[in-house]
Amino acid sequence: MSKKLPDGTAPFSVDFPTIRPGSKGPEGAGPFEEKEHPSALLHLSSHVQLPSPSRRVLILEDEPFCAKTYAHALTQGGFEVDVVDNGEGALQMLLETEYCAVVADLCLPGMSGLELLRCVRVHDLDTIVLLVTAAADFSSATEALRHGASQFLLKPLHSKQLLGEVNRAARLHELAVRRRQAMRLLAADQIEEDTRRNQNLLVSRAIDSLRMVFQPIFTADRRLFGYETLLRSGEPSFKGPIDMIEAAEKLGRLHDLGRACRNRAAREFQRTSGNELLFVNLHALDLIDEELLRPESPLASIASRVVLELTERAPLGESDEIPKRVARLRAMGFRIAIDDLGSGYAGLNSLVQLEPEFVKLDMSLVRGLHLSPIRHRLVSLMIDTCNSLGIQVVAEGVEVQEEYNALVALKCPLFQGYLLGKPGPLPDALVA
Ligand code: G
Ligand code: MN
Repeated sequence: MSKKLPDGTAPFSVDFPTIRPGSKGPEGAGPFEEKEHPSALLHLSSHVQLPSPSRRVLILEDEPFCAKTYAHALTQGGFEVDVVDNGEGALQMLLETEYCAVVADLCLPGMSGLELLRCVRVHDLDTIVLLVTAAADFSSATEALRHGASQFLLKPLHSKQLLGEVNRAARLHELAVRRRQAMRLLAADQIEEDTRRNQNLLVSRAIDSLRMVFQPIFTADRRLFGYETLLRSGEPSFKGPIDMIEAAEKLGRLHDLGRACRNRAAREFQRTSGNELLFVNLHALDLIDEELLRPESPLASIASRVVLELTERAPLGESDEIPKRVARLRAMGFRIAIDDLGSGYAGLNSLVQLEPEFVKLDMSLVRGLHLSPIRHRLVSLMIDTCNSLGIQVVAEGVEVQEEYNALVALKCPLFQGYLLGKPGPLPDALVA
């Protein structure tokens, strides 16, 4: 970025102001490289719609003939033009409108061109100012440079020369605006990256500090049948397990979380000696984690006591990849449950596709089923169907005795819910 702009044809040629995005003003950095096309800066975010830079020019000239000639030349050259004849009016216009360039007479009623230049710089760094004068002197040229004037143009000013200078100013203006936009996007990207890094740290901390709790599942005659293991986050930034799973999913860390949960639960459950089963929730994406199929994993070592719960909430997809995976898991000794059946997220497709050993009736069907004939009938049909197919039903979220009684009467074989036991640590008696 060290190449200087070619000098103009004007008697005093002043370097173009450095309008470096993010800098406080035109001072203190090198000039633009005119070669650089503004669109090159936009590759950063081609998906973001950014406003186009202005093609409007403000002419500040108190001699009507000059003003008219300039306006005509610039309009012919494809610019939109506003004309004012005094400094006050110019300031007002500058506050209201975005200009790519201001063509200003150095000597004006009410305000000198230099004063105006200072105002422009305070207000907007990207507007290019071209000062026109009948007699430029060295001190005003230096002063203009200090305030970032783009060019001194001597009167009489020919239309062609004016148009050439304004065209150049418009290109520089566009470059400055685009660069500023790009810098803003970069800054936004940086903030996003920082947030991501923080979130990643939180997810790592949550994974390190996670706890697994166990909620009992009972048979109809109240014998302990097994436990569903559930995630609890030790990281206070996450309100609960769902929050934590969502953060991990967003950051592509779901496999890390899933593995940590399964390993932790398996290690704890390995220490129990009974025949109870361990029900383990799988996220739809966990199913494609190769680690799940590794025979040496802690969970695989107790596969014959493990039921993998696949949720209906996340679509399992139509491809035959899922049944193939499930077949491999079965070959390792795992059994399969369809979780949340009847939660309304999917049809009975997974039941047909996966032929599970267990079905977990969603708690929305269980809730108050003794009070709702439709719900009662629906649950009755589901239990009968599963019983006849040799699929064991677990009723989830059983909270009151009436729900439990109604389910027993409908020949539901297995029960889980606050009525029977809340999630907590494995009981000492069970741990050898
Ligand atoms: O989707 P899944 O069935 O895995 O969800 C189990 C969740 O339900 C756990 O968060 C668990 O704490 C919660 N839970 C377990 N039993 C009950 C219950 O009886 N009532 C309610 N409202 N929630 C329960
Ligand atoms: Mn579950």
